[in-house]
Amino acid sequence: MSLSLSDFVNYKSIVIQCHDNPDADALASGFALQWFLRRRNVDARFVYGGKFPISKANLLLMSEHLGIEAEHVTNLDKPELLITVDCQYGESNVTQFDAENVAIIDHHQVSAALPEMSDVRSTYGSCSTIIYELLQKENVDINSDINLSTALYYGLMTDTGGFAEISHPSDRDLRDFAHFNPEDILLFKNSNLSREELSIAGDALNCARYNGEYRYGIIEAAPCDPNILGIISDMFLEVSGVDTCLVYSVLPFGVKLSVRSCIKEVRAGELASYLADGLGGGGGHMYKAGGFLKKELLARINVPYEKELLEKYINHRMLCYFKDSVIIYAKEHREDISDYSRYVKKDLSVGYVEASKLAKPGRKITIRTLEGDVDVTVEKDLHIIIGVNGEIYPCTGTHFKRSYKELSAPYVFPGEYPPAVIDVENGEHIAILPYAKSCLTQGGNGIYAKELTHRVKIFTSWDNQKYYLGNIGDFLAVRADDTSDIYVINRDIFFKSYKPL
Ligand SMILES: [Mn+2]
Repeated sequence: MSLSLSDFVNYKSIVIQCHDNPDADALASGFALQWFLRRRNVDARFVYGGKFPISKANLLLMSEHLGIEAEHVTNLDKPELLITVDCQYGESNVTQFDAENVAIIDHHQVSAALPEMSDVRSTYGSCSTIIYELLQKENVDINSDINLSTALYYGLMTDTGGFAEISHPSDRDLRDFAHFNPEDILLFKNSNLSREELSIAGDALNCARYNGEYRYGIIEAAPCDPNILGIISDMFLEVSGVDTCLVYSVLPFGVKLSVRSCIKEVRAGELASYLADGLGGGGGHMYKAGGFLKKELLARINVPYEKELLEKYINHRMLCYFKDSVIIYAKEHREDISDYSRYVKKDLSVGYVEASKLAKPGRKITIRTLEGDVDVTVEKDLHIIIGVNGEIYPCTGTHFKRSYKELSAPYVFPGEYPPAVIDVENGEHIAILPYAKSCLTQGGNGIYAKELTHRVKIFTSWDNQKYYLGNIGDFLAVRADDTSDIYVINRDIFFKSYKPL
């Protein structure tokens, strides 16, 4: 399901609603949508329900400086269209108002059936990012109004722990391309915490729990602003004997998580997404990450929403994470392949771009993909391959000639986020796809592979700093012509790319 903002302009009465106890992302999203509709000469109210009007200092400043008019309401005349932003209609933190039609724009996990007009992208760090992309689709440049760009930037910033927990490339785009007002951001940022919240941090630090075997720690903090959790976890990680930590807080509508790690065996973003799997959403990068467990989804797996039982559940999940993963260091590892089967590559049509078309040799570029940013230096014969699921990998000219055959058919991109390149020196954003051509992968000696029945983390022989994760159902593969080369292949990509010999 998807939508366009211009779908809304034909309705006669429109109300935009964000969740109760709005945060900066909710305010920014509603504000931006209202801004767009006004530009199209459609008047829409922006409201929120719940017991309390906004009282946090940073949100009051944000509203005042950027001209955000969110009204706190207890009832509403039935509008022809109600659009909920940063939340889903019918959820427990969204006061329910009657409406003839409902639309939803949100970045949380889906918790119930969605109406026809919905755009929910659970892998995005903020709802502001979705609105930014929807505005782009309408050819609106957010930088044409500094209050708009500042609001969206601040919404993303606060929802991702000051960008530390960003994982989707679209979030990076908003972070990099919004020309915000730095004075406003500095002011909001430094009015973020109340004195009470500072005390919450102090109390929380007194109740740390430790696991000596796996060297991790867990802290529960009383309900507070999510930013407090990041401050606590940053400090917690500095404790000697703590390599990984989780700080969480049980809020009325879900459990907010903050994760940190300082060892290469645990990527914070991967741990956060493990903990939040199917329950909300989690992500980030190597050292810092965040997540959210929705109350509604915890109920669905029969975890009662009570402090002690949540504590037990979270302790258990954290322990499972460490116990369930086998770590393989390919450099020191010899895999017994006696129960493996042999596979060879199918003839597959993939895409490629000659890097020198994007920037001059010698220039540093960042390739922005769904899996993360990849930095490369452009060389004369460097090729960038776009794989079967839109994944990106660099390849030298020699290797390209040996393993791929150029095709004349036009290239069609299969993935969700079209890869782009950023010239590191001037910040220029270059779309890759206009330069992409098709090619065919060519045979090779194939691999030995086996389906995984447990989680593995592999430090491959070509990258011993960052592990590749294999989940149950993915495949562990060993190159037939070099059995020291062991790696994982995603289940979906495996079946698309290989056939039994
Ligand atoms: Mn949000």
